[in-house]
Amino acid sequence: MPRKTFDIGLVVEELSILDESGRADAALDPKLPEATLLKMHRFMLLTRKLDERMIMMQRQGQMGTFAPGRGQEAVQIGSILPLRSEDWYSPSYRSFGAQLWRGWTIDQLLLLWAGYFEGFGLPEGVNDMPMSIVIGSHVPVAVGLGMSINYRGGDQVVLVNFGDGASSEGDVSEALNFAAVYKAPVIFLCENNGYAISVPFQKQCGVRSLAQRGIGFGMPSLRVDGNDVLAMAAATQEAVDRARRHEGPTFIEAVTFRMEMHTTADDPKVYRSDEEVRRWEKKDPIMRFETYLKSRGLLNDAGIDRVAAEIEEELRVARDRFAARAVQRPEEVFDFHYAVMPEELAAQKREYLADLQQALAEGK
Ligand SMILES: Cc1ncc(C[n+]2csc(CCOP(=O)(O)OP(=O)(O)O)c2C)c(N)n1
Repeated sequence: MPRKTFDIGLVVEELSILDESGRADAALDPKLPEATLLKMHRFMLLTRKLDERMIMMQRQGQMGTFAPGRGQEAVQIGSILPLRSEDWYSPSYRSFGAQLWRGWTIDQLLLLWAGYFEGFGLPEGVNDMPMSIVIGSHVPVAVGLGMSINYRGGDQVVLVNFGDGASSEGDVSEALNFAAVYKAPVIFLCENNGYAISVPFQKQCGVRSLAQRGIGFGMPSLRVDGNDVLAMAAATQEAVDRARRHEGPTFIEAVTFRMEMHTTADDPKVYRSDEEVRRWEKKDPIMRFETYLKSRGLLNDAGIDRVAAEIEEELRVARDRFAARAVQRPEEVFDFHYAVMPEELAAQKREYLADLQQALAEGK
């Protein structure tokens, strides 16, 4: 028998609707309602400005370590748009934009990232999961949710987002396989932002596109310009529709770039060049979307300034409310571990508080 080829259909579709200067491909434009487009713009700007504000607060010692998302606003807002409130959203830790859209308040996110338990309560009326810090661990759980939706005969879908680094975790491969086999209504959104902390994509993946991962497990997969909010919205809508029709999961590789440090505890200058960052600045998702909105006559410079000023004011007021609430409560280190605190831990807590009182009395 001669050697033959076996066609596994390995073709990755690539979707981009806005070009780098913000001009839309008219045939692909999802033609979203004007009010929706303006809301998307506001949330993208809010996401960026919240990020900037939180970095300043972190530098002033008012905020804990957190993962900024500048540059990834289009992935966030474009992908969350097609979700209904009863759908499930399982976020990574770099998902402020989508969380704000789902109803998380600014106050809550500030408290959460400053370490106050009040920030962890989930918003009412949406099916959101807590974000995952343990890389990739939330992805199998999201598939479990999808399988349970099928079991109950529902038509909700699950959106789960994770990074390029997470895609190398065994958990994610297992999750993809289960989802494909059980036709779970899950949208796997892999935000390929170029780096897993200091490790560039090329050094941790043998594939040219992460969309190959989805294809490898037998699900429709595509590669999307993650700095193009219209492409993100269109691609996710298609995947959501497929999942709702009970046709199973989709894998979306959103190609984007993390413009800031990995977290506020990181210095990216050590492992990447300014030149690389400058190249991505030209593809800024907000700038491109604003050009599009202006070309459609939906927004002008004065309108953008007005939205920006409203957001700044909203953030200033939220920061003041946060400052009034963010009173350190060191005794909480001992709380929340047990429903009923064991005596051994209670004794440690008493001892710690007594030491603290003494240190304060001595002015230490
Ligand atoms: C299981 C696990 N291993 C390692 C870490 C430490 N860690 C935190 S973020 C990160 C990189 C994740 O990169 P990626 O998935 O690309 O997401 P990004 O941070 O770029 O959004 C690592 C290794 C962790 N939190 N969990």
